Amino acid sequence: MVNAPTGEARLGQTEQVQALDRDCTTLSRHVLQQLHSFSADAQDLSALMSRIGLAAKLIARRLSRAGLMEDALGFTGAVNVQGEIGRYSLLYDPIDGSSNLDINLNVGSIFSIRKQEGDDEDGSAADLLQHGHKQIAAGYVLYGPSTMLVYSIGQGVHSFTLDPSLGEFILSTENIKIPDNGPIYSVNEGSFWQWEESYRDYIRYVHRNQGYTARYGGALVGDFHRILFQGGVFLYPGTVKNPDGKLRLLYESAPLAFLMEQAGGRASTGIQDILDVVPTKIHERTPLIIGSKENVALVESFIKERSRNPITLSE
Ligand code: P6P
Repeated sequence: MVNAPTGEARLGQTEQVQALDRDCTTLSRHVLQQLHSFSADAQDLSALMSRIGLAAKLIARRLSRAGLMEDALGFTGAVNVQGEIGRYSLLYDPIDGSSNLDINLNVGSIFSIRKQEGDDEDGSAADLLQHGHKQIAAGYVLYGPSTMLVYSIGQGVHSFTLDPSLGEFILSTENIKIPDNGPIYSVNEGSFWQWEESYRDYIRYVHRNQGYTARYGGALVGDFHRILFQGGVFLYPGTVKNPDGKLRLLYESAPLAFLMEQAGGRASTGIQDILDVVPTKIHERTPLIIGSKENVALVESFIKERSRNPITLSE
């Protein structure tokens, strides 16, 4: 480190090269580095990730002008679809949390990539009705003050930040690891009256014990992103209205569960790991408890306790 006359510290030669190299790690380059291969499969996956990156750039550009464009608010777009590209099936939620757009708050896209199995002649995409361990890649895009793309192909979780001046996603954090425990619990407490008693027991616990803080943005990707980086737990329990919960397994919970396990966390329905769930239909919903290992285990402990002692204890 050289102390410049102005008193500003300057990077030495080695740090400059490393900084330059790091600044030039684009998404497609990183995917090929991760795959350690230029096989047809690797090229396909890299090309697919590049297309996801392009879609994210186009959405980010449109959202940046949402307040100025006709019908851009409450952005709907094609909702929760899946498409086949070559050998892969891409499942995605293009704009999750779209109601946040009307108040200029963050929204996100979520994607999951699976190997296409069979020829899907009847178009039922039946090969998608398999557990989440079948995913070969997953990620999300967070449209916030900056646009970030976070992905994994099973070798750690990595984040990229869109540099609008370059029109490229540039590597920002490699091998993200969630703390084993964190202070945040993220849930819509307005649904407290609709939950099973076990979730109410958990909320009463965090209300009565020091060290917890509530954060809920109403858009899954933003709430998930906060917990991935700061630790804690996000939960969307089953409710009277949606006994299986509101969130969709194949293109919301399973891709985020894939990422969370890659980052050293956990994702559960309360009864079983999200990645073990085998859906019976494409748009299946599940309850979701996702985040730091210890925080997820604490929520599950209240569910287990209630299953052993179902009587409603006096509050
Ligand atoms: P609630 C947005 O509509 C969404 O699908 C997720 O992004 C978000 O976590 C959840 O629903 C919010 O649901 O019932 O709390 O408004």
